[in-house]
Amino acid sequence: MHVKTFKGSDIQAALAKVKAELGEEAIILGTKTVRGGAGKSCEITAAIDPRSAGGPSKNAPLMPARNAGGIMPQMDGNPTDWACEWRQIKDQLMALVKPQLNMEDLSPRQRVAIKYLEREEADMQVLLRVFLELKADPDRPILPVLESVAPCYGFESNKWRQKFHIFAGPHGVGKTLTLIRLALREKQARPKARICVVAADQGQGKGRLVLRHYADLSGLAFREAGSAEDMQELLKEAHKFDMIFVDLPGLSGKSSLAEHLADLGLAESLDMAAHLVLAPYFAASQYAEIARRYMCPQLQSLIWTKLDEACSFGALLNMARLTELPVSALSFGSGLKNSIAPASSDLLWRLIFKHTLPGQSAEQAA
Ligand SMILES: Nc1nc2c(ncn2[C@@H]2O[C@H](COP(=O)(O)OP(=O)(O)OP(=O)(O)O)[C@@H](O)[C@H]2O)c(=O)[nH]1
Ligand SMILES: [Mg+2]
Repeated sequence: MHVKTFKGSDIQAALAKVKAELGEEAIILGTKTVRGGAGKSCEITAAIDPRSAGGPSKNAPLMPARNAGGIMPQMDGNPTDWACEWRQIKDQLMALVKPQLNMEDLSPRQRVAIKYLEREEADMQVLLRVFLELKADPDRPILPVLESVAPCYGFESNKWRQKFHIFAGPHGVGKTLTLIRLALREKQARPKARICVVAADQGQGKGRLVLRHYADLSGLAFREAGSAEDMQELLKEAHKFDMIFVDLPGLSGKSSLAEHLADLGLAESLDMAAHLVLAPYFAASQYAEIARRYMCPQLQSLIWTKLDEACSFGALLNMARLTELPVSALSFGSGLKNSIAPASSDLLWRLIFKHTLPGQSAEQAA
């Protein structure tokens, strides 16, 4: 990013220089009134991403200077546009902050840990948070710091005591398979438990058939509830079950999980936890968009799938920081057996620092 300070007799004059040199897409990082022998003048510090410098949009407004709470984009227009712009500004500010992270302030062991996190594509906000906590105490070990960024709360019925468990997430990430494996684990651990699996995925014939198939084979009850009416029927008989696992479809269009749950008649007051199922290969902007659409009071954990197909794991930390939700399960294979584990800090850190999948020895990972 290219950053430069422009001076003018007043703010308009300084802004005109910014526009002339950096174009309409320049971002204003700060303004300052300077008093000198010649009277007052104005200084503006502005930045431009060199990738966008070639083709600035003539109609795009300049980002405004600080408001009372800090640097914020203009809030008129489409909220997604300004949310996206705000994200870009944060990224750019983070890029500015990065050179200030003086690694010499850390002990050698702490430095190595930060380098590892960088290699795993942990984002600047994760790195900054870890850096600041480590800097406060050179003897501080890394793991407790990381545990505070990405806590784990393994999916087991003695911890997750809600009756309803909703599995939500983008298309194709492994929601149905995750649900089946967790339901089967519960059944195995507590053969007497009355478990019901629910296909709330009206449009997807295949997922529904797979669910029904495993329910029949394993002594699980099976219901279909893709509409509010069907869900009402299910709620009426909920007392018959100890745990109810609901398989949601990927959300269509721009709808949100909160809207979808409300449309199905699954009120916030229900004894329910929703789990966001994710795979570690989306772009950062997609994760931000997913978080925006799926965050709601019912959402209580993150489940990571397809870890066996990933080559870096920073996304697990980035999403934990963004959503402030614990990780509840880790899935690492397309089969039914030995391919999912309740999340624990130990498993998570072996994954991130050693690329060891749950159930794998360090030698197998190498
Ligand atoms: N390699 C690997 N494949 C997985 C994992 N979890 C799921 N899959 C595969 O991903 C594919 C999609 O799984 P589903 O469970 O149908 O995914 P879904 O999110 O329910 O898909 P939709 O209902 O179509 O949105 C299947 O082929 C699964 O076998 C995993 O941890 N590792
Ligand atoms: Mg499915």
